Amino acid sequence: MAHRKEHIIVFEHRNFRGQHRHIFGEESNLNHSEDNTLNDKISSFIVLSGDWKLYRHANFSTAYDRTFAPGEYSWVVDFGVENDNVSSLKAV
Ligand SMILES: [Ca+2]
Ligand SMILES: [Ca+2]
Repeated sequence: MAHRKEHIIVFEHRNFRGQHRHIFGEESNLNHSEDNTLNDKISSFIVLSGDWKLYRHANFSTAYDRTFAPGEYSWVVDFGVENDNVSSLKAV
């Protein structure tokens, strides 16, 4: 498998609590039948590498305005993202 440098960790609750997932490059559907644990649940995230866009719906539909550079985002609402609403995301 080729190394993919873009890396984000998304969390169920604010302040990096609750369940989490590592995502590399992109996730087109957090509501996938194999793992829907964090669909419409993300409340905080950490961008480890890459610049990321977050979307309200699956398949990169209806983006949030902001692009997120590496850093810690402890409460999505502080960064213009609705709580418990992200359904897809990708590095841009
Ligand atoms: Ca949540
Ligand atoms: Ca959603």
